[in-house]
Amino acid sequence: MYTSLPFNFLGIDEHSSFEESKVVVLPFPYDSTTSYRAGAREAPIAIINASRQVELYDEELEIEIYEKVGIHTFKEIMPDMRGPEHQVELVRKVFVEVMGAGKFPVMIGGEHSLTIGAVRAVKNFYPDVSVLQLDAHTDLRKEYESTPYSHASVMRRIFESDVKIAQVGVRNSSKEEDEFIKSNHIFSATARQYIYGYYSVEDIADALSDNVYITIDMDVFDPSEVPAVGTPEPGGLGWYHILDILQEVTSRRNVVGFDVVELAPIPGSPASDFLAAKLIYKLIGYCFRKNL
Ligand SMILES: [Mn+2]
Repeated sequence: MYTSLPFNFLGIDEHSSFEESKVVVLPFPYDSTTSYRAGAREAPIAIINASRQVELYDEELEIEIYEKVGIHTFKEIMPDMRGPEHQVELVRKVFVEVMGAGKFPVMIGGEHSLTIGAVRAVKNFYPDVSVLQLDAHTDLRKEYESTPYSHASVMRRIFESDVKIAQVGVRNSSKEEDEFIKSNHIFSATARQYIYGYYSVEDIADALSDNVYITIDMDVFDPSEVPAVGTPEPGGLGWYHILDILQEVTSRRNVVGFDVVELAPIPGSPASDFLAAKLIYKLIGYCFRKNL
């Protein structure tokens, strides 16, 4: 008999129905405002495909987390082509639906502007929510290429909605953004400051409120580890740098959802896709290990 793994996150045919799952994976193949190397729309399929090769047992947590929490994967959510503000609203609605059903949302982008809609929804459920942003860029431009809903403005929109933000991994910021960070006293750790120990993982967790939403722009990683991004920036964090942050934040704060965005797959080069898939499964494990 010939069978194949189901095409869902992790390729699981058990503990993957909507009803029995605490976690819902939301694939958004969208990259309309991307400015450099396009392709983030290809990321959800590439990450889900790679996830089917991820080992279900986590050797660090010593558990098969999926069978404890259940992980359901939505079909790809097709973009709203009327424009970026409609797309943001679509994301918000999907998040409200999923969180309203008591589920934990995990969004796979797609470009970073999607996060605006996600945080708008999360703030309804958790008014004190803060956002941990792992990113090479500050994404604090007032607007970019004539839209306020650009990937380059995502954190500015979020900050304006009265949400505290903390960013780590920065190594490219405009003058305008740098001034905005200083005048608003935003916690913004450059990649170098974190790697060289100027900021610790404790400092990062301290900068956040009790309920936290995490957004991971894949360009936070060193491009030698993750070359498949729209805007590769030299330097950057490694796999263990990121895991240390996530471990600390999830153990001290209540993480209520997260996203992984801006992967732009390179055909024939699966390492970045696989890292993203493993990162998602690892972070699900970190978020839920306390409550098992
Ligand atoms: Mn970004």
